[in-house]
Amino acid sequence: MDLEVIIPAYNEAGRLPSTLSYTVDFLRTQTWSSRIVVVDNGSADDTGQIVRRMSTSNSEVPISLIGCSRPGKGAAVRRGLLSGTSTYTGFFDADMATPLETLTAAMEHLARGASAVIASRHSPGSTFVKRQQFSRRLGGAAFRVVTSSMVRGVLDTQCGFKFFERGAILRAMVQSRTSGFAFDVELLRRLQREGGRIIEIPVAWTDGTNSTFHCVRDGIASFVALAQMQRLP
Ligand SMILES: Nc1nc2c(ncn2[C@@H]2O[C@H](COP(=O)(O)OP(=O)(O)O)[C@@H](O)[C@H]2O)c(=O)[nH]1
Ligand SMILES: [Mg+2]
Repeated sequence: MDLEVIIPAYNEAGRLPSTLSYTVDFLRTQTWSSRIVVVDNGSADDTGQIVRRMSTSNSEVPISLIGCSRPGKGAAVRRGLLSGTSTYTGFFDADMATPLETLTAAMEHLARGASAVIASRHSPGSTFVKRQQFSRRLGGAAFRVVTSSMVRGVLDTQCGFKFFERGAILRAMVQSRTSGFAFDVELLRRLQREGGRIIEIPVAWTDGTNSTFHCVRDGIASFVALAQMQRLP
């Protein structure tokens, strides 16, 4: 298998049917082989049933469902990334805020030797089809001030669309601890420290409705996670 796509999903019963069918239709037209792994941790809605109903092991693009006992997007993505064996792996959010076509360019960069290819909302050339609410943008700007010294040369650590060469991400992940929304910073920081090359692709980003991110609760937790990361080896 060339690529495993991880989709972390928490109460995503509403979006997953269209996200999965659109993704399967896209992936089956590519030259590389791929599969989709949805990681659910105890959604209160029908997320699990929907994925099980759509999962098939023998189609061109198999879909599978795994669970994760530790809560948080970071824990779910980590579980998904560690579960596979493909040459390349990565994840995107269930709301498809980043155009899926970005994956074609990402795979080209990875094939040419990049360790990580990440979508960016803050690189020259990026645009917004629909922006986040003001409070998220403000929090995001403050977050980027802190992360700019933590991950060198990367302008947007938080976009929910990242793909990796498996060896590089495994080396970064073995030591990673952040389980919440700030997990990307630790992954990228460790990957860079191991000598990995990160490429940012500017994208046209559309804010998804019904975000699972709670501005106060997850916002504070994300800044606390950054402070804890500063002390990590
Ligand atoms: N498995 C799992 N997925 C999560 C969790 N929290 C968020 N997600 C998923 O992470 C992705 C990004 O969340 P989203 O609500 O779009 O956040 P935003 O884009 O930052 O506003 C979505 O696919 C969510 O379903 C969690 O605790 N567990
Ligand atoms: Mg989103």
